[in-house]
Amino acid sequence: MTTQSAQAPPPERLQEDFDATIAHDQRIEPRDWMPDGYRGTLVRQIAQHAHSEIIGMQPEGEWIGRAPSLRRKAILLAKVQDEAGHGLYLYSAAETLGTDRAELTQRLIEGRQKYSSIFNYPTLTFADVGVIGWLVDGAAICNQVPLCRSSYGPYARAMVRICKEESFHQRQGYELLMTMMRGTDAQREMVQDAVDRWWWPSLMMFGPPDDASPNSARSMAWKIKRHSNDELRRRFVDMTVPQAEKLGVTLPDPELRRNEQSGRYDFGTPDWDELTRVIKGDGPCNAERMRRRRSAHEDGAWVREAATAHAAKQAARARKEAAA
Ligand code: BYC
Repeated sequence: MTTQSAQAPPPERLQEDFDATIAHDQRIEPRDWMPDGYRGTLVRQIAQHAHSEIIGMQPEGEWIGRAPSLRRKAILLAKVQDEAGHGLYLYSAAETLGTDRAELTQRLIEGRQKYSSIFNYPTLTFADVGVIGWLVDGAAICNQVPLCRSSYGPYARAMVRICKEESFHQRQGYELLMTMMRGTDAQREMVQDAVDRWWWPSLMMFGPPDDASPNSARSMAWKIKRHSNDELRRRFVDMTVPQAEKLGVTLPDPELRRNEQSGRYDFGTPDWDELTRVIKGDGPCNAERMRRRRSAHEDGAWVREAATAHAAKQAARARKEAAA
C-alpha cells in the first residue's frame, strides 16, 4: 500500500506549508513549492534589480578614464566592477527560479523589463561620482538591508554580500565629497550642483508612493519586501539630512525640516510625473543607456559562443576519459 506521504501532497497542503513558512519567518528555498505569483514577483524584482546593477555601471564608468588621480581611478574601477558582480549574483538568484540570464537579458533588451530610474540621469562632473556613492548607494543600502531578510533564500543571501559592498561604495562617495568640500570654491560649487541634481531622483529610487504602488501589498504579505516604499524613503531622508549638514551642502527642498514631535524629517513631494516619464523610457539618458547595453550585448556574442564551445569541448574530453 502506498502511504499518503510517498505521494505528491495535495495542492492545499502545499499552500498551507508555504504560508506557514512565511508566517514563521523562515526561508523559501528553490526546491520548495511556491505559488506562481510569488515566483513571478521574485523574477520581476530580482531581474529588475540585476539589470539596474549592470546598467548602473554606465554613468560612473564614463569617469574611469577621466578620474583626477590614480587613487580615485582605482577606487572607481573597483566600485564599478563590484556592480558587475552584484548583477551576476542577482542573475544567479533568478536562475534558481527557472529563468536564465540570457532570457532575462533578452527581455531587458526588448524593453519588456525595467531597470532603476536613477541610471537615466547624466554624470556631468566628477562630483557626480561622489554624489552617486553617497546618495544613490546610500538609498540602495536603505532599500537593500531589509531585503537581507527577504523570504526567498537565494535573494536574501545575495543581498548580504551586496550590502557589505554597498557600504564601501557609500563611504568612498562621502569621503570624495568631504575632500572636495575642503578644496576650492569651484569644487564646493561642483558638489552642491551635483547634490541639487541627484537629490530628487534619489528619492524616486524607492518607487511610487504607497497609494500608487500596485505590487507592495502582495510583496509585503509574502515578505519579499519588508517595508513600504514611503517608509524606506523616509528612513533615507532621516539618515541623510545629518550627513548633508556635516558635509556642508544644502538639500534642494524648501519643505525639509525636522518634525519635533516625531523626531523625524518632513520633506516635499517628489515629481511623480517625472518618475513615470523616466520609467516609461523618456528620461534624459534612457535611449543612450539602452543603446550601449544592446551594443555591449552584441559585442559580447563571440565571448558567449567561445565559452559555450569551450565547455562542450571540456565535457566531451571528460566523457572520453571516463570511457577509457
Ligand atoms: N525605477 O509597485 P511598485 C543600485 C516600477 S541598483 C524603475 O512600487 P515594487 C546601484 C516597478 O518595477 C538599484 N522602475 O513596485 C547600482 C513596477 O513596475 P512593474 C536597484 C520602478 O517592485 C549601481 C512599478 O514601477 N534596486 O543600487 O513593489 C550603482 C510600480 O512600482 C522604480 C532595486 O532594484 C524605479 N525607481 O517596488 C549604484 C532594489 N520604482 O515591475 C547603485 C530591489 C518602481 O510592475 N527592488 N518601479 O512593471 C525593489 O525594492 C522594488 O522592486 C522597488 C519597487 C522598491 C524598486
